[in-house]
Amino acid sequence: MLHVSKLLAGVAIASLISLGTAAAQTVLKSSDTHPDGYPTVEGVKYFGQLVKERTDGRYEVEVYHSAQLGEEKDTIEQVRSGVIELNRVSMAPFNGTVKESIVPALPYIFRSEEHMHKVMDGPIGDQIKAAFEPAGLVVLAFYDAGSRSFYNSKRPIKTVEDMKGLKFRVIQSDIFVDMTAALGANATPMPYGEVYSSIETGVIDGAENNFPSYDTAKHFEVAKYYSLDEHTILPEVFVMNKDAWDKLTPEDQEIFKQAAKESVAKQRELWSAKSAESRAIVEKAGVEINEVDKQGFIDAMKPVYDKHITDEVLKKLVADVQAVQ
Ligand code: GTR
Repeated sequence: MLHVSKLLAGVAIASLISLGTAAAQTVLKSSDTHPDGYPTVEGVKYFGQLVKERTDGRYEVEVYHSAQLGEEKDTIEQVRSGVIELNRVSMAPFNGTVKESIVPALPYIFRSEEHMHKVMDGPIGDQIKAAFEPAGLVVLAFYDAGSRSFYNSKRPIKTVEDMKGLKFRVIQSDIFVDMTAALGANATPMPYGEVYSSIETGVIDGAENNFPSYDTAKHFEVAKYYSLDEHTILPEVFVMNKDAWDKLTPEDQEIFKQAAKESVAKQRELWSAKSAESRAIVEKAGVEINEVDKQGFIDAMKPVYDKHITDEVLKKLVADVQAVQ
C-alpha cells in the first residue's frame, strides 16, 4: 500500500514537472505540400532544430509534410489567420494577395539561378519581403526551387507551335494561366495533389514543375515528355504568421532570423543535390527530356507583362530586377 501511494506521488510530481516544461514550450506548426525528405521540408526542419537549440527548447517547430494540413491555397489562409504559425509555400499562390510577389513569378524575369539569388538576397528581396506584412505574414526565407518547365503525356514540345491545344495544370496564379494562354495552350489551375490523377484520367495532358516535384509527385509516370522551356525560376517562400512573430521578444526574433538565414544555405545545398538526383531518376524511368527553342517562348511573353505590370511600383520593380547584373 505504502509503495503504491509513493509511486502515485512520484507520478504526480513527475507529471507536474513535465507540465511545467510543457508550459514553457511553444510548438509552432509548419505546413509543406512535399513529402518528408524533400529539400524544403528538410530546410524548415533544420530551421526548427536551430531555433530549438538556441532558445533552449522554448520553441519547437513541427513540420506537417505531404499536405497533411491541406493544399497550399488553404494553408496560406491558415497561416494568415494564425491557425498555424509557419508555412513553406511557393511564391506563385501569393500572386493574388501580395502584388509584389508577381515579379519573381514572371516568366523569364531571371536570367539564371545566380541572378535570382542576387535579387532575392539583396534589397529587392527585402522590398518583396516587406510587402507580405500587410497580408499578416513575415517572410523568414526564400528557398530554391530551380526552374519550372512543361511536361505532358502527348509529345515533346520544341517550339511554341507544339504547345497548341494542349491542356496543362498550372500552379495557382493568374500569371501562369496567362502565360500558358499566350503560348497557345489551355491552363487549369488546380491543387497539386490532384495533378497525378488528372493526367492519368486524361482530364489534362500535363503540368509544369521542376525535376524534384516531377519526380517525387510521380507525375513522370503519367507524363513522359519533359521539355526544358524553363519558363520560371520561381522561389519558394517560408512565412510566419505576423501576430506570432510580434509575440517573440526582439532577442528571439534575432534567433529566428539567423536560423532562417542558415536554413537557406542548407536548403540550397540539398536542392542542388536533389535536382540532379531527380533528373537521373526520371531519365532512368524512360522520360524523354528535350531542349526547347526558348527565344520563341520569351518573345511570346509580352502580353503577360503588359497585362500584369501596369502600376508604377511593379514597373520599377521589374526594371530593378532586370538591372541586377
Ligand atoms: C512545387 C512547389 C510547391 C507547389 C508545387 C505546385 O515546385 O515546391 O510548393 O507550389 O510546385 O506546383 O503546386
